[in-house]
Amino acid sequence: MSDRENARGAQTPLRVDAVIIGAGFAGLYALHRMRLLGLTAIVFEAGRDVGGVWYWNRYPGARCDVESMQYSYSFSRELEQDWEWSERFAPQSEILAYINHVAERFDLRRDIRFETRVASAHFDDGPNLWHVRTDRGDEVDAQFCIMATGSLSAARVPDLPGLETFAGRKYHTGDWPHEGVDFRGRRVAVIGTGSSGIQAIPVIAEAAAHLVVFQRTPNFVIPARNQRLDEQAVRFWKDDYPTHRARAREIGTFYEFSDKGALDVDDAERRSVYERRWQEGGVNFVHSFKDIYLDQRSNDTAAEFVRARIRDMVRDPATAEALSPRDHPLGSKRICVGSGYYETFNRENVTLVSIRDERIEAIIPTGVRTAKAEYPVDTLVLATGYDALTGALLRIDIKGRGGQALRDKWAEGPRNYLGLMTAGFPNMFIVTGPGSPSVLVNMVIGIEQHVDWIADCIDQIRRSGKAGIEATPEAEDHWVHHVNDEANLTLFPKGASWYLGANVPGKPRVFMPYVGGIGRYRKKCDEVAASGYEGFAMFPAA
Ligand code: N01
Repeated sequence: MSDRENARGAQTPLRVDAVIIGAGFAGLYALHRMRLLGLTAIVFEAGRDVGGVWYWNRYPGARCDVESMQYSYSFSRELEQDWEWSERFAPQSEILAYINHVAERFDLRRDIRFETRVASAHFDDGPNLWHVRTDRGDEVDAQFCIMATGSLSAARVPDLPGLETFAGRKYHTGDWPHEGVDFRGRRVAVIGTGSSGIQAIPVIAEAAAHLVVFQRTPNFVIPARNQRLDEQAVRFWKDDYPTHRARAREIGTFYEFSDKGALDVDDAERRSVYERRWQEGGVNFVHSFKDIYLDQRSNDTAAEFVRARIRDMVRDPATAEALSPRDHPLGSKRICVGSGYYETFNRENVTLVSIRDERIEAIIPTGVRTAKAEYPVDTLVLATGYDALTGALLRIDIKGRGGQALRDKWAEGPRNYLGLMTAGFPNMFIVTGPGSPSVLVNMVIGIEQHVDWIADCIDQIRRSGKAGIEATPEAEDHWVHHVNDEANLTLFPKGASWYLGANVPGKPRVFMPYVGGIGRYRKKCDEVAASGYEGFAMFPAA
């Protein structure tokens, strides 16, 4: 009997060493590492194929804003030499092709069950096993459960009155049709101006008959200045990947970090620093000075520089002002990197509607009705983001020791130790979840660090003959405080962002990622492992 038949039809659940949930960057690498340890593993993936966010996010203009030479796995010397990126910032299709290549190269698909969503994962104290059930009837028992569910994978459709009555076509950027969408001749509305919206808007505007952009919060958008990758940049990385990767493990993404504060220099120097970085493009702009995330006055200088560029680029002063962020420090909501975003609002066929001034009252069959007007629309694009960091986990019915539900445990916000494990849920590991640097660093680096740590930990458990490991409540309390304290030293909590859960009505407002930096965080994780897993308890078989 095949694994599949066994998992789906047999009386006895399939028994594996590890269940991995999700087949994106994290799940694929976790599977590879489990195999290297000689463990049996099965991956469940809701999509029809590998890729995670890069499988679902096929909206026009989707690309990564970490440079392609850095946004890739580092675990295989041959892979990093063989793969060829074509652009400075890789488009979604190329990243997905890369992930497919990895799946084939390491023969990963044979242990992945596609189009299968995990419904529940319950820990059984008796045999110390996770019992996992899927929406297709699979039942699997596993010693370890690895949550590679993604930080930005639970797409969020807002509760807009009348949305279900809309007679045209509607799409969410995070769940885009594989066959693509033809916007030619269509009257389109985009709701949302985060990273996804600002990438999609210029591309949709070029095709659509008319585009209305509904903006709740204007964002800071830095030009990407994307281009073909030049040979010099490729050689820089490929000639010495090991050295550069080692550095990336300490700093995250390669940016040009400054040792000066924004107010340590005079106006002319500050302006020239901003101007140069603006011309170079990308997230590097936010690292112009060392205190942009720390000091409101310094941050104001960067924010004002961007607002001045918006005024330069957007011809209509009222539209320029409406596009100018004034309610949050630059970077406190995820900085956006775009191509031709502000210039798009100079087009005759594009209208900006600030829903702060003109509230959306209802979606009607023929379009969008605001407090001031009706906008006829036949295609609606929801670029409204995600229930970030906790959403994908909490959509699964997860129960730990004594039947405790994760949803109950995290009702006031996520609690865990090092972002890796939550007390009372033994042998359940979370990859790049809340409490870890996660979305604040190059995700691939964060994923490899977590998966390596988890694989080493599992190896230790098995070698020591123990049945498992769990975080202690004390260590968890301490870590939750530390994550909060670190965030409160920065300007991050001042933005009503998804980092804080502010985009989801009723979600607890807790700053979720760890802002202390990947290098410091890695050191802490390594020290904990070297000390025999201080703050964790290993337990024997029952
Ligand atoms: O989602 P978002 P996203 N009515 O939450 C608005 C990564 N990413 O998919 O700001 C009206 O940022 C909401 O308004 P507000 C990246 O980490 C990376 O764009 O909450 N509007 C906001 O404008 C990114 O940060 C890349 O006031 C509503 C927008 O919808 C993360 O994914 C590319 C609304 C949502 O923005 C998420 O980005 C794409 C409502 N009821 C994504 N509800 C790159 O690598 C929400 N909004 C470049």
